[in-house]
Amino acid sequence: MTQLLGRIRRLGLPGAILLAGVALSACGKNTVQPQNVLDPKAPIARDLDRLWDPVFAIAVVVFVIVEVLVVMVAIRFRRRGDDDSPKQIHGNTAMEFGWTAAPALILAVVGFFTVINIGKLDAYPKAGPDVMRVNVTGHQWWWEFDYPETGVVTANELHIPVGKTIDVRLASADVIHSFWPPKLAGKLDAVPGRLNHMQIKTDAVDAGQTFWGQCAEYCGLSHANMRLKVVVHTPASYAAWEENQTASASYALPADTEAGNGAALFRSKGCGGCHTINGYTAGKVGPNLTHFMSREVFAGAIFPNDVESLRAWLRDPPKMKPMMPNNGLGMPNLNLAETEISDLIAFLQTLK
Ligand code: HEC
Ligand SMILES: [Cu+2]
Repeated sequence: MTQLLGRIRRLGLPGAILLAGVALSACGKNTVQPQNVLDPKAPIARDLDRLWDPVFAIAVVVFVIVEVLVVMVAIRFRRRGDDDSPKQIHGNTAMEFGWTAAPALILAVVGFFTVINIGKLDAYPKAGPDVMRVNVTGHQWWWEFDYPETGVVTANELHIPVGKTIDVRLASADVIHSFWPPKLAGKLDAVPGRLNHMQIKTDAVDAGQTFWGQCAEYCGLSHANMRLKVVVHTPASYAAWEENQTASASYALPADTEAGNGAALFRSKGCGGCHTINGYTAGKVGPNLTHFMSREVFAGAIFPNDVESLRAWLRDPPKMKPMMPNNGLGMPNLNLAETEISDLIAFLQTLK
């Protein structure tokens, strides 16, 4: 009796973990899973998904066969008494041949379709009139998007037009990151000293939609806070976005206003040493703020771009998002007074 109870108790913890896993995995619905890799919304993501489905099916079959055999063997050949030991054999040519040939065959089939798929992905154009190039740079812990054809530089929000193939030229400013917008395309590492390419292509139905992505290679303290947004435009709305991004502004703001004070503080407090505002400052460490108000999110796409979040950010950035400013990573706390914060926000709000 006590033996039986002990057995049940031993099963308790693994059983509970298994149950919790099954229960929790059912929590999310497709519509509320912005990064569900099984819900592809663009041609390249669909190509990948079409490969994933049959490979997963094969894996399920292999899993079931292996588990059934393991359980069967454990029951059938369990120890029955003190002097019970299994029959000793040495080698079985037929079985050894079988368990070598079968996996080799399965892997060859999977490999065949993988190679076909790689060829398909490689066939997306990398240059030409229908291709738009974007330099994507991973920073600890935010993304920089630089459009070499227009000179636009922005952060965390990638804006693209439908119809064009986007040639993402992926680099890193520090450590290895991984660029991953799962509903649109695959995942590719951003490696220091290397330029990697990947393509993004969207369908007409994607226009007007926003897709989420995430750095997918552990890159230090705020890796989890290194998200990104891809905003897909119709050609017309993309042209409007581009026109706004390329417009230059005047920073000669009246000195006796909040915004005017903020513009002066932006320089005197050292913000301009880290942030570029075209025609005003030329910092290289943090995101380009020239058209900051055109972005809906900031700091690795984790905060909404509103006054409340900006105020909290400027009060104490490392409290909002874990960063290591003492090691030169991220934005330091500049110990600003509340009135200085108000002035700086008023200035930032002119950066449309
Ligand atoms: C030592 C360099 C440094 C200084 C000085 C600095 N920043 Fe930053 N700032 C950064 C970095 C790095 C980030 C990106 C943090 C992240 O998302 O991980 C950032 C992010 C921001 C963002 C969010 C931008 C976005 O699109 O994500 C704003 C706004 C901002 N800083 C404003 C300011 C203002 C205003 C000042 C001056 C009071 C200032 N910064 C001073 C380095 C700096
Ligand atoms: Cu990361």
